[in-house]
Amino acid sequence: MTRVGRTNMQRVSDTRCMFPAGPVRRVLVTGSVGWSDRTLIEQLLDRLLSEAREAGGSFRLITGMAEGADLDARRWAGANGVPVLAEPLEVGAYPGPMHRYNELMLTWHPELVLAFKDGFDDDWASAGCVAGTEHMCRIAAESDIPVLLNGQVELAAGSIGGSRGDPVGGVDDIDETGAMAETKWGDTVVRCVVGDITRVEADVIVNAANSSLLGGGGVDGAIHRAAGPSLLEACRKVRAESGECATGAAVITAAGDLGADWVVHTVGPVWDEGRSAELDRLLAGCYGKSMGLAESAGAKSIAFPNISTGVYRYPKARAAELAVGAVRAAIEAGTTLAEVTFVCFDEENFSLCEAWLT
Ligand code: AR6
Repeated sequence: MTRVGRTNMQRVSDTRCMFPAGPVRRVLVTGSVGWSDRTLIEQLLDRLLSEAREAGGSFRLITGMAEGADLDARRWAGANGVPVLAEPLEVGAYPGPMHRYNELMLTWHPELVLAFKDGFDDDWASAGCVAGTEHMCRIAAESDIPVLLNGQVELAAGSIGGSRGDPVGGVDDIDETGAMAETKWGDTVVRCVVGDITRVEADVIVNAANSSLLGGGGVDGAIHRAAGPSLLEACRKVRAESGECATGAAVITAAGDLGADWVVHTVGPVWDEGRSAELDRLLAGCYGKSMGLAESAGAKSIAFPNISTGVYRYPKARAAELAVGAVRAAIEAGTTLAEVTFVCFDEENFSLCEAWLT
């Protein structure tokens, strides 16, 4: 699969590509390169550097690993007096590439990503670079950060865009139909809407996180972008105190710049048909535990995304039934929450959710 369904991604084989308008001040290099691509990366960096210097501004390189394209770019930076943001991690060092890549994107805010892969590198997948580079491209796509990538990087638009498929879904693509369905169980109003969870009014917003708690793409990326760096700081603190968040578990933090008071970060399961019964329990647990944390914090309202239905590939119909069932069970067991909202990013999830509410 070599589809690239987003205009901010451009394949490059030489330096005649379109660069972003205006000088780029922070460029992130990722991947693994053969000799010809190494030369191309250096040529691209030369050009970016000279444009930045002509404009009289600073130029910074962002890389995360002590290997591959990152290392080549670091050597180039050393030879050209360019400062490098982020210390390099040795391959296999903790935290692994995925966590590292989340952190690089969220901490250093690159204005351009160069994503390369050497087709002869058999060790590529084991080093986590394929997944890491794809992952960063996904975050870049959703943040509208331009990406230049070589022909070896295999990007399936579906995997970049999560459940939204091709083209890559970003916050701008939300279907703002204003659709809404509402019901009341006991004293609690339960509704589902189509929209962006970062713009919904609720005391608690639930994030479909990963166990690193250090951010990612999809709804996780949107929440971190809207909340600002203090959310990542709060997550780092939780990690330092209690370690990673297990699948099915949840933690609560302050909500940074979001309108909400708290964010609950919960980790949904990655779909695997062979373990469906176990995973169903974990997914239902995400909803129940998130409501428990919200209640203990004194919240009156909570908003959920459709956890696990994006990159984690849970069948949407199954996830909707579990989500609504888990919320109903928690309400029937007694809740102090007055409002529960399911915020669906697409019409399909909305109709599935709506069917279980009415
Ligand atoms: N508002 C509401 N829902 C959204 C938004 C938004 N702004 N953006 C996406 N969705 P996903 P997962 C929907 O992939 O499957 C992250 O990288 C999306 O359409 O965000 O639980 C984490 O760091 C889908 O229906 O979460 C993890 O690594 C739903 O949110 C991993 O993804 C969940 O899609 C978690 O995967």
